[in-house]
Amino acid sequence: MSLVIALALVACKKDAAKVAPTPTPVTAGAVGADGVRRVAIEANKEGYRPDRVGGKPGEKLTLVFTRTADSSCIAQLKTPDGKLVDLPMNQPVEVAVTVPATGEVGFACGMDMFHGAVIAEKSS
Ligand SMILES: [Cu+2]
Repeated sequence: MSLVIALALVACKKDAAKVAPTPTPVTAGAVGADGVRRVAIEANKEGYRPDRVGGKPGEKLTLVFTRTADSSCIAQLKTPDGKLVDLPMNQPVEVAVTVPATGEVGFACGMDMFHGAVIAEKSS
């Protein structure tokens, strides 16, 4: 039990150390034939890579999640609109999301341990 707590503390410290990483640029990924930008996100034992996706306010995006680690933690994804979806191993799962006008919308693992966000970037 104490080992579990110790591991949890280590995980928390690691998270606290990476202070709000810079979101991916609003040009990350590739725009498909439908005009929707697709951004690939890997879900592994360390969480989501990238875990902060920048977009233009109101922009529609398709997040393409691929789980690459055999971990029950990330086997489910809580999407920005609150749905729980399964992430089978090595099988891309598309999640549609609209970038908010301001601020960010989050996604998380099914246990709410790992988090990521889609972030509205001011156009420059
Ligand atoms: Cu989890």
